[in-house]
Amino acid sequence: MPIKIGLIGKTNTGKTTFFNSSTLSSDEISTYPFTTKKSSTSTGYAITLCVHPEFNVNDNPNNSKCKDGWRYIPIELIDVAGLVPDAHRGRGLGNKFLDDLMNADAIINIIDFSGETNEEGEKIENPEYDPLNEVVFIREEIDLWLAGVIRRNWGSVERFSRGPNFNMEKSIASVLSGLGIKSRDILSCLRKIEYPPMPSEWEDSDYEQLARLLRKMSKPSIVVANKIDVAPEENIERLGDIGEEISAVAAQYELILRRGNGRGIIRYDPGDNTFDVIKELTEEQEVGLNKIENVMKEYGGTGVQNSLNRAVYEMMGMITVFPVENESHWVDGKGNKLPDAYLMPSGSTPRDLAYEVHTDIGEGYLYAIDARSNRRISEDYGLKEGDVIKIVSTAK
Ligand SMILES: Nc1nc2c(ncn2[C@@H]2O[C@H](COP(=O)(O)OP(=O)(O)OP(=O)(O)O)[C@@H](O)[C@H]2O)c(=O)[nH]1
Ligand SMILES: [Mg+2]
Repeated sequence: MPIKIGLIGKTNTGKTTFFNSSTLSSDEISTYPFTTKKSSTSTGYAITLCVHPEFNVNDNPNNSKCKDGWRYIPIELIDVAGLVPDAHRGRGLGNKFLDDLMNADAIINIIDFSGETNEEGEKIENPEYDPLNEVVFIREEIDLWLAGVIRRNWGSVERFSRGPNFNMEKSIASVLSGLGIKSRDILSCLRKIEYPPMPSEWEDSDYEQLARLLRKMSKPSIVVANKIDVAPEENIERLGDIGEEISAVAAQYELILRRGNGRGIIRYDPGDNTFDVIKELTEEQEVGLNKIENVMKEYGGTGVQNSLNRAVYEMMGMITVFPVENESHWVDGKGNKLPDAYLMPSGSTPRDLAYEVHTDIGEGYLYAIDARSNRRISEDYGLKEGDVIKIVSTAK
């Protein structure tokens, strides 16, 4: 199953523009708040260096794509409706869309760095407004929504408490894991906080405390400052002000570049810090592309693909592993060279990879071979970025 990343933020920050540019979709974009009313899902990519040049072969990718030495591994992006303060109570488009986030493995929080729209996503003329506040209010909305989800399901925990051998941690984990939160994360949060021993004694502050930790653990997030092309200097100076890295992004430019590439006007690949013009341009196109080129020079690109890669590789701590069925020719059963690339949490073992390939392969796992050294690797070996691994299993 591909990694799922939810794009969230205040309304009108450019979430759909970011989504369309990353997935080449054509969902509606407009200057009005709440353009997106239903969440939408499509495929984007995490992009990493492919290993085929090192192995000196041409590859035949199957679950991913390879272009100019870069491997594109599919990830799922979810574009959700915009949030306003008190969305968890039903303001704006309400909280239904937050339920769509339940499935997300991670979150990209897109803020509007132009400073031209307020918390409600409305145009403001004289911006006193601080876009960094959005980071705080969006997280608060998610926490309060998650606290509400826990509260709504608390009746089941209370019922468990009336049964024999009641175990608070296990009961909460069993109720919340049904909502898509991993039991491991729930247990680890519960061990970090103090809370009333009986479910009937829990108050709002207890639900909120648990929700806050759960959000941090189960929905890691990065912040993306969009509309950097029109952001005032005083906003740009504040990129480092919240003690976490914020990516500077111009999603609109990425969309223009990706479409221009599709139409054969320019040559541009996601993540590039520049582009080549390959067709004669109209004057208007030339002016537009010059603007884009200047912003790309300043920020090293449009920031869209870098944000996706940062979310997957830095924030989620994923690595890319290439399983093969033959350690000498790096092929699958059909002779395809280096066919698959899997995103795995760093620290995963060869057995984890076996399970990722197929449950049967995992269950029949015997040992694994590193295709670079042709040596057996130990069971507790921590897989590394770019490892090419043959799994030996009783299952075929
Ligand atoms: N200057 C500039 N404008 C942008 C950029 N990205 C998006 N916009 C504009 O911001 C406005 C809102 O974009 P959308 O993508 O619809 O924003 P959204 O966050 O999906 O909005 P809702 O679905 O209504 O919550 C549109 O007018 C976009 O053209 C950018 O990088 N730079
Ligand atoms: Mg939208």
